[in-house]
Amino acid sequence: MQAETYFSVRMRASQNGAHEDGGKHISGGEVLTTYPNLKQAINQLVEKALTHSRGNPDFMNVQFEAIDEPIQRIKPLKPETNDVDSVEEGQALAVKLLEQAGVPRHTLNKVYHQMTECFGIRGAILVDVHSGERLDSKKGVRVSRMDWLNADFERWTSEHNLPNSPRLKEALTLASKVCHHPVTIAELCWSDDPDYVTGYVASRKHGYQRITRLKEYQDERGCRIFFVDGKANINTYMNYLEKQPIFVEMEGKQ
Ligand code: WAQ
Ligand code: MG
Repeated sequence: MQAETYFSVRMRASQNGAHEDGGKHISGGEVLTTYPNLKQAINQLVEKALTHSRGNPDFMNVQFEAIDEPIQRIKPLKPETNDVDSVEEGQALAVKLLEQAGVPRHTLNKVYHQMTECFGIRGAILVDVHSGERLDSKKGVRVSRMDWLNADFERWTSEHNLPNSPRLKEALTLASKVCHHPVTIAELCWSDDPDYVTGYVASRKHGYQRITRLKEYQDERGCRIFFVDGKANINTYMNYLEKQPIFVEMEGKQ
């Protein structure tokens, strides 16, 4: 039997012009879908951008393409929620978890000193754990070609007592894909949406560690950093992040 063709759909929206012309990033999204579901998938991405808490976009790019490569199936990271009372407590926990995952303290000091590099871009920045140097181009790297089928995700959320929210699905799908690659040591993330303050530290070692407060409400400065082993081949790694099609599913490979 021939496998069904899947399509990768990507969306990015900005305000005051396109991203490449200095516009403010509003929203982005990436899904995998079949031809009969393409229209619905595109509509959902458009809806997401048109009703965004970061503002109304005046530029949007929606793109889809058929995927030729086989889709890899991987398991979601194990989730845990850490309740904290303040941003300070949340950030201190994030640093502790990153250190435990293998990011040296000197690298964390350097990164936190230059945190502004994370703000306002539509992708993630890549940091070498050994040197603390940034390895990507200035616009960051956007992870793509990944998804999690709704029915499987819903089953997973009810098993773990977590909200069945598209945001959680997107974050876990991305973190599971990123951490599946051995070059990733850990990921640090919080949203750039002013109304969402929960973030996470993810790693193969400790799974998906949610932290309920990593920034103040109304703050539009988000963060996404992949801490990587800079001794590895970074081009191959970037190619995996951008091009390897992946479905997260409960029965996937560890
Ligand atoms: N690839 C690389 N970077 C991305 C991607 C992607 N596909 N999607 C988002 N980013 C970067 C980009 O710089 C955004 O500005 C930043 O991450 C934040 O994205 O309750 O909502 O979609 O467990 O605003 C995490 C906690 C929520 C969820 C994260 O991020 C939970 C979130 P947002
Ligand atoms: Mg956002």
